[in-house]
Amino acid sequence: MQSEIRKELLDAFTNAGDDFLSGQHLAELIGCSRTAVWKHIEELRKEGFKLDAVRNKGYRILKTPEKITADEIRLGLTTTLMGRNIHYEESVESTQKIAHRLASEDAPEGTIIIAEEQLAGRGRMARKWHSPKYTGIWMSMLLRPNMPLSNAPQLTLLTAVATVQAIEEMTDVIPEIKWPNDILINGKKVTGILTELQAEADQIHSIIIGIGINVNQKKDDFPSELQEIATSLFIENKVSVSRAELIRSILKHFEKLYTVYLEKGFLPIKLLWEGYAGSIGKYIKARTLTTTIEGKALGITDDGVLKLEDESGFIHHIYSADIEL
Ligand code: BTX
Repeated sequence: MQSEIRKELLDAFTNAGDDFLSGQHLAELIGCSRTAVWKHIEELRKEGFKLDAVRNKGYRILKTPEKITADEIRLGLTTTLMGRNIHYEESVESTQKIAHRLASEDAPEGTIIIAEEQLAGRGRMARKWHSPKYTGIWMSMLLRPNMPLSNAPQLTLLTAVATVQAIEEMTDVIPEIKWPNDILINGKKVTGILTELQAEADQIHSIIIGIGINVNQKKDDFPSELQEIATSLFIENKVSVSRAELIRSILKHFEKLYTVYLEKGFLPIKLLWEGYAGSIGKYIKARTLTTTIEGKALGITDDGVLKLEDESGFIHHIYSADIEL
């Protein structure tokens, strides 16, 4: 019923072209109250529509939401592997979930899953990832590398480098990487990366890398608990960014680095990563599942493991943790 009203409302706007439609007229046309019309208008705004509302004239649509389509991503895509198979959805619980299903159904390496909105976007350790409609990039990439299971975290670092390179290509901001999986601008989180595996014994079946990027959100678009810790490219760069173009750029940079990685190993990626790392040389707190260690971040090992020197001079090797700067 609700969606029928929405359809009729959109049909009315389609037929009206650039003309205004009054709330009264819409209510009569659709057969509902003016309050109901107003509520639907608000819903459309939330979905990303820009509407003009003028007293005594009514409403008209100025701009439709900037949706991403698979074809828009394909146009201009220069990769041979990444993004050659695109799975696009309007609204999902989590693109990771779909990627896991596609991985079990033998989807090819390089498949990407993109959604306009995630209702249950996930971060690490069962945390939530806020993924509102039409404003960010919520993408999972499916890989099938032939390598030991223990190397999988290196792909998180590689993805962070590719994403920073893409952000630098498309904006004037200077992002930095916070080990292992955050990209920050001016100390606030703009991107999170989540690497998940399907494996048997030591054999990788597939690796699913989820990337969440806040692209065109304004400060108010974040829930209050995130406003002080999260940011978007729009907030930092003051101009909106084409999400499809940014996706293409990430895929391009990722494919280049992934090819180097498969041929030459982690070392060349490590050197690039160090150039973008914000936390190295600083005093940090690393919270692992079992303990918290404070000390100076010395850098990462040739395998991508964080080296942390505590007060006594002991160097801890941290495989997985949350970092506080
Ligand atoms: P994380 O565990 O490092 O970060 C999660 C934490 O980040 C949350 O607890 C919250 O404090 C904060 N946060 C939540 N949403 C946002 C946001 N939009 N911007 C900035 N900070 C936020 C990071 O996990 C890994 C995130 C991966 C997200 C991608 S999106 C595509 C794919 N599908 C999916 O469900 N997850 C991945």
